[in-house]
Amino acid sequence: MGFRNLSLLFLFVFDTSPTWSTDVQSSPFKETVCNQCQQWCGEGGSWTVFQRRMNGDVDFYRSWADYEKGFGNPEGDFWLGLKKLHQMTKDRSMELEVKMITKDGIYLVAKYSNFSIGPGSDNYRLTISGFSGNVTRDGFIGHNNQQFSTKDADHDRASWNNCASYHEGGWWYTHCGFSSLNGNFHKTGSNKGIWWQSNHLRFSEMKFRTRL
Ligand SMILES: [Ca+2]
Repeated sequence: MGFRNLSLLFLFVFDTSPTWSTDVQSSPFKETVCNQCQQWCGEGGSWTVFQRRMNGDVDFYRSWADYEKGFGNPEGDFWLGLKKLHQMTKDRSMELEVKMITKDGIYLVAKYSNFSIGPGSDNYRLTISGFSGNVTRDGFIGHNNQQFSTKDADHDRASWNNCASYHEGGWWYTHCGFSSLNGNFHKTGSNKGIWWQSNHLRFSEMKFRTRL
Protein backbone atom coordinates (compact mmCIF):
# COMPACT_ATOMS: atom_id res chain seq x y z
CA MET A 1 0.00 0.00 0.00
CA GLY A 2 1.47 3.34 -1.02
CA PHE A 3 1.65 6.33 1.25
CA ARG A 4 -1.07 8.05 -0.81
CA ASN A 5 -3.49 5.29 0.17
CA LEU A 6 -2.24 5.34 3.74
CA SER A 7 -3.14 9.01 3.89
CA LEU A 8 -6.70 8.17 2.92
CA LEU A 9 -6.76 5.49 5.56
CA PHE A 10 -5.84 8.07 8.16
CA LEU A 11 -9.00 9.98 7.32
CA PHE A 12 -11.42 7.11 7.64
CA VAL A 13 -9.95 4.50 9.96
CA PHE A 14 -10.13 5.76 13.48
CA ASP A 15 -8.28 4.12 16.30
CA THR A 16 -6.60 1.48 14.20
CA SER A 17 -5.96 -1.80 15.89
CA PRO A 18 -2.26 -2.53 16.25
CA THR A 19 -0.63 -5.92 16.28
CA TRP A 20 -0.19 -6.12 19.99
CA SER A 21 2.84 -7.79 21.39
CA THR A 22 2.08 -10.54 23.88
CA ASP A 23 2.60 -8.44 26.96
CA VAL A 24 0.38 -5.68 25.63
CA GLN A 25 -2.38 -8.17 24.76
CA SER A 26 -2.51 -9.25 28.35
CA SER A 27 -2.32 -5.73 29.68
CA PRO A 28 -5.05 -3.43 30.96
CA PHE A 29 -4.64 -1.59 27.65
CA LYS A 30 -6.37 -4.28 25.59
CA GLU A 31 -9.68 -2.97 24.33
CA THR A 32 -12.63 -4.47 22.51
CA VAL A 33 -12.58 -4.41 18.72
CA CYS A 34 -16.25 -3.87 17.97
CA ASN A 35 -16.62 -3.67 14.22
CA GLN A 36 -14.89 -4.25 10.93
CA CYS A 37 -13.72 -0.66 10.77
CA GLN A 38 -11.59 -1.46 13.81
CA GLN A 39 -13.16 1.27 15.87
CA TRP A 40 -12.71 0.69 19.53
CA CYS A 41 -15.92 1.41 21.40
CA GLY A 42 -15.07 3.22 24.54
CA GLU A 43 -17.79 4.88 26.51
CA GLY A 44 -19.21 7.84 24.67
CA GLY A 45 -17.54 7.42 21.34
CA SER A 46 -14.52 6.22 19.45
CA TRP A 47 -10.97 7.31 19.85
CA THR A 48 -8.70 8.56 17.11
CA VAL A 49 -5.14 7.35 17.59
CA PHE A 50 -2.62 9.86 16.25
CA GLN A 51 0.71 8.62 17.61
CA ARG A 52 2.11 5.19 18.35
CA ARG A 53 5.57 3.80 19.12
CA MET A 54 5.77 0.04 19.52
CA ASN A 55 8.21 -1.50 17.03
CA GLY A 56 10.88 1.12 16.42
CA ASP A 57 10.82 0.48 12.67
CA VAL A 58 9.75 4.01 11.70
CA ASP A 59 12.13 6.97 11.85
CA PHE A 60 10.60 9.84 13.85
CA TYR A 61 13.59 12.22 13.51
CA ARG A 62 11.94 14.00 10.58
CA SER A 63 11.32 17.36 8.97
CA TRP A 64 8.55 19.88 9.56
CA ALA A 65 6.93 18.85 6.26
CA ASP A 66 6.81 15.21 7.36
CA TYR A 67 5.29 16.04 10.74
CA GLU A 68 2.70 18.18 8.99
CA LYS A 69 1.51 15.49 6.59
CA GLY A 70 2.09 12.40 8.75
CA PHE A 71 4.15 9.24 8.32
CA GLY A 72 4.47 5.59 9.27
CA ASN A 73 2.06 2.68 9.39
CA PRO A 74 -1.33 3.22 11.07
CA GLU A 75 -1.24 -0.39 12.25
CA GLY A 76 2.16 0.08 13.85
CA ASP A 77 4.41 3.06 14.51
CA PHE A 78 3.01 6.26 13.03
CA TRP A 79 2.27 9.95 13.35
CA LEU A 80 -1.09 11.07 11.95
CA GLY A 81 0.09 14.53 10.95
CA LEU A 82 -0.31 18.03 12.35
CA LYS A 83 -2.64 19.23 9.60
CA LYS A 84 -5.14 16.48 10.35
CA LEU A 85 -4.73 16.98 14.08
CA HIS A 86 -5.69 20.61 13.67
CA GLN A 87 -8.60 19.82 11.35
CA MET A 88 -10.01 17.20 13.70
CA THR A 89 -9.65 19.13 16.98
CA LYS A 90 -10.33 22.73 16.02
CA ASP A 91 -14.13 22.79 16.27
CA ARG A 92 -14.92 20.71 19.34
CA SER A 93 -13.55 20.10 22.80
CA MET A 94 -11.47 16.92 22.81
CA GLU A 95 -10.10 14.74 25.55
CA LEU A 96 -6.68 13.13 25.23
CA GLU A 97 -5.36 9.83 26.54
CA VAL A 98 -1.70 8.80 26.52
CA LYS A 99 -0.84 5.15 27.13
CA MET A 100 2.72 4.21 27.91
CA ILE A 101 4.82 1.23 28.95
CA THR A 102 8.10 1.92 30.68
CA LYS A 103 11.37 0.13 30.00
CA ASP A 104 10.64 -1.76 33.23
CA GLY A 105 7.22 -2.93 32.00
CA ILE A 106 5.05 -0.59 34.04
CA TYR A 107 1.81 0.55 32.41
CA LEU A 108 1.08 4.24 32.62
CA VAL A 109 -1.98 6.23 31.55
CA ALA A 110 -2.22 10.02 31.43
CA LYS A 111 -5.50 11.73 30.61
CA TYR A 112 -6.40 15.31 29.76
CA SER A 113 -9.92 16.71 29.63
CA ASN A 114 -9.05 19.45 27.15
CA PHE A 115 -6.90 19.01 24.03
CA SER A 116 -6.68 20.82 20.71
CA ILE A 117 -4.08 21.74 18.09
CA GLY A 118 -3.91 25.19 16.50
CA PRO A 119 -3.44 26.01 12.80
CA GLY A 120 -0.24 25.82 10.79
CA SER A 121 -0.07 29.62 10.77
CA ASP A 122 0.50 29.36 14.54
CA ASN A 123 2.86 26.37 14.22
CA TYR A 124 0.23 23.92 15.50
CA ARG A 125 0.16 25.32 19.00
CA LEU A 126 -0.87 22.86 21.72
CA THR A 127 -3.78 23.55 24.06
CA ILE A 128 -3.92 21.02 26.88
CA SER A 129 -5.29 20.93 30.45
CA GLY A 130 -7.19 18.79 32.96
CA PHE A 131 -4.52 16.18 33.80
CA SER A 132 -5.39 12.89 35.54
CA GLY A 133 -4.42 9.21 35.28
CA ASN A 134 -2.35 6.60 37.07
CA VAL A 135 0.93 8.34 36.33
CA THR A 136 1.82 10.66 39.18
CA ARG A 137 3.65 13.33 37.21
CA ASP A 138 2.23 15.35 34.35
CA GLY A 139 4.49 15.05 31.30
CA PHE A 140 2.81 18.00 29.62
CA ILE A 141 3.23 20.38 32.53
CA GLY A 142 4.45 23.66 31.08
CA HIS A 143 3.80 22.45 27.51
CA ASN A 144 0.37 24.07 27.28
CA ASN A 145 0.32 26.88 24.70
CA GLN A 146 3.59 25.75 23.09
CA GLN A 147 4.16 25.61 19.34
CA PHE A 148 5.42 22.46 17.61
CA SER A 149 9.12 22.14 16.76
CA THR A 150 11.11 19.87 14.48
CA LYS A 151 14.82 19.60 13.66
CA ASP A 152 14.36 22.15 10.85
CA ALA A 153 11.78 24.39 12.56
CA ASP A 154 12.75 25.67 16.02
CA HIS A 155 9.73 27.15 17.81
CA ASP A 156 10.67 26.21 21.37
CA ARG A 157 11.54 28.53 24.24
CA ALA A 158 15.14 27.42 24.55
CA SER A 159 17.25 30.15 22.96
CA TRP A 160 20.45 28.13 23.34
CA ASN A 161 19.45 25.18 21.12
CA ASN A 162 16.81 23.41 19.08
CA CYS A 163 15.10 20.98 21.45
CA ALA A 164 13.80 18.87 18.55
CA SER A 165 17.39 18.27 17.40
CA TYR A 166 18.63 17.73 20.94
CA HIS A 167 15.92 15.15 21.70
CA GLU A 168 15.75 13.78 18.13
CA GLY A 169 12.04 14.15 17.42
CA GLY A 170 9.27 16.68 16.81
CA TRP A 171 7.26 17.85 19.84
CA TRP A 172 5.68 20.82 21.59
CA TYR A 173 8.92 21.62 23.40
CA THR A 174 9.42 24.36 25.98
CA HIS A 175 12.92 24.65 27.49
CA CYS A 176 12.82 21.68 26.46
CA GLY A 177 10.17 20.22 28.78
CA PHE A 178 8.96 17.10 30.57
CA SER A 179 8.08 14.68 27.78
CA SER A 180 9.28 13.60 24.33
CA LEU A 181 7.29 10.72 22.88
CA ASN A 182 8.63 11.13 19.34
CA GLY A 183 12.31 10.67 20.22
CA ASN A 184 14.66 7.96 18.96
CA PHE A 185 13.05 4.61 19.82
CA HIS A 186 16.24 2.74 20.47
CA LYS A 187 18.15 5.25 22.52
CA THR A 188 18.04 5.52 26.28
CA GLY A 189 19.18 8.14 28.72
CA SER A 190 17.74 11.34 30.04
CA ASN A 191 17.88 13.28 26.79
CA LYS A 192 17.30 10.63 24.11
CA GLY A 193 14.76 7.95 23.49
CA ILE A 194 11.07 8.16 24.38
CA TRP A 195 10.43 9.62 27.81
CA TRP A 196 7.76 11.02 30.09
CA GLN A 197 9.05 12.84 33.15
CA SER A 198 11.62 10.39 34.59
CA ASN A 199 10.10 7.35 32.82
CA HIS A 200 11.92 5.87 29.84
CA LEU A 201 9.45 4.14 27.56
CA ARG A 202 9.23 1.27 25.11
CA PHE A 203 5.62 1.90 24.09
CA SER A 204 3.46 4.97 23.67
CA GLU A 205 0.09 5.69 22.13
CA MET A 206 -1.78 8.98 21.98
CA LYS A 207 -5.45 9.31 21.10
CA PHE A 208 -8.33 11.77 21.39
CA ARG A 209 -12.09 11.79 21.20
CA THR A 210 -14.91 14.27 21.58
CA ARG A 211 -15.27 15.24 25.21
CA LEU A 212 -18.47 13.93 26.76
CA1 LIG B 1 15.31 26.92 20.41
